Amino acid sequence: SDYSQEPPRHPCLQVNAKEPFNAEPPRSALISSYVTPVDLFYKRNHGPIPVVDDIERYCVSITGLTGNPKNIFMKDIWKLPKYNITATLQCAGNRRTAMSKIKTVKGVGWDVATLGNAVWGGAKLADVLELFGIPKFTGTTPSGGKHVEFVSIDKCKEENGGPYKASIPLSQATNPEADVLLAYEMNGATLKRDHGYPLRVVVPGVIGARSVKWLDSINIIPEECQGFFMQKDYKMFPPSVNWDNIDWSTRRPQMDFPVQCAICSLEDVNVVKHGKITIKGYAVTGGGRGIERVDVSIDGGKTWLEASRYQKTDIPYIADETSSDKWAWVLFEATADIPQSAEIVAKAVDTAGNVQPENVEVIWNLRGILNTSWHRVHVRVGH
Ligand code: MTE
Ligand code: MO
Repeated sequence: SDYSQEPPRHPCLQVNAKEPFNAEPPRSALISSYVTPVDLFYKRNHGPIPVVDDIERYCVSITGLTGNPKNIFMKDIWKLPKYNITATLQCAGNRRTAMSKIKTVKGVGWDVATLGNAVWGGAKLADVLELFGIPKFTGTTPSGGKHVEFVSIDKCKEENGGPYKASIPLSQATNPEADVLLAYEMNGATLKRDHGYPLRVVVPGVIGARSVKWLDSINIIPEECQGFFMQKDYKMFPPSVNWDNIDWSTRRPQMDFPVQCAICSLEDVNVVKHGKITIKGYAVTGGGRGIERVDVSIDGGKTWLEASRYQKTDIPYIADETSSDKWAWVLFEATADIPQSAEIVAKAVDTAGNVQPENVEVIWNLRGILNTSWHRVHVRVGH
């Protein structure tokens, strides 16, 4: 594959794989702003970054309608009502490196910054589908039923040189409240090539893998997409499953993200000065549930204090007051006096009362996804 046309990237990114390009920002940079700057936003690719240079001719084909396939051009998408949705996108592989320390897992190694919080601007998928005669839906999502498949123009080795693809239930795609976007802007500016220029899907509250970049076609299909990343990847297995006994068909593709949080003002091991220490990080959950609280411990989880939380509602790029932040992370902060040495822990609770597992061992899985265990770092007072 051809990596001669990759875009420029910020020098402070930690590059976990070069080709395809996979990188995340340093922990401290990640939490320095509520809205993650585009150049610091993690980049997760499975092939070279496509080049789309003729925006007038670029179009997305829509198939599976009654009647012939249709094309939709950017000028048609720009005409639809524009929404700005603040949503955190998180890779299912976030925090994989820590999981692989228990027992080797397969996949790109990631620290705790494989996520970002952006303001995505674009048309609602529900509006686009309505243009093509598919009615909106606002009931509860039935299981089974039709899916909406998103196919990219990139090329990945996992698909034998074919494009990346994924799908979501039709009931979610046509539900305006699910806020699924065809996004052409990120943080108020035209989408960058790394993040899917000219058009990407953003599925809020769902693992990043379903937010297909560089959209080429949208297909209404009878059941979920049969592509590699839906069927042979991004599924969560129990700790007992290994590469000899794995049966991919026994699990469903992961969709919603569970509750997650991590400390970003400290590395895994730190030497600090005597006195007060500030513990800062992010907490986020899936399904639009929102974060209820964040607990911090400086004694390995014996005693806890509640962190303060901060979720900004006055984001510059947002014009409409109706926009909510239910898909967005919260940043948290706590201060404490550190004894000679300490294990600092953070864990979040979402509004449904979901909690994080205490140890990574109990959720170890061979693909190393969804490490949402309590985040632990070590601090020692030095000179
Ligand atoms: N879409 C395409 N076409 N190709 C990809 O490799 N990676 C997916 C998703 N969409 C991917 C894609 C994964 S696994 C994640 S986590 C997110 O994009 C990452 O989005 P970002 O690079 O904008 O942060
Ligand atoms: Mo991902």
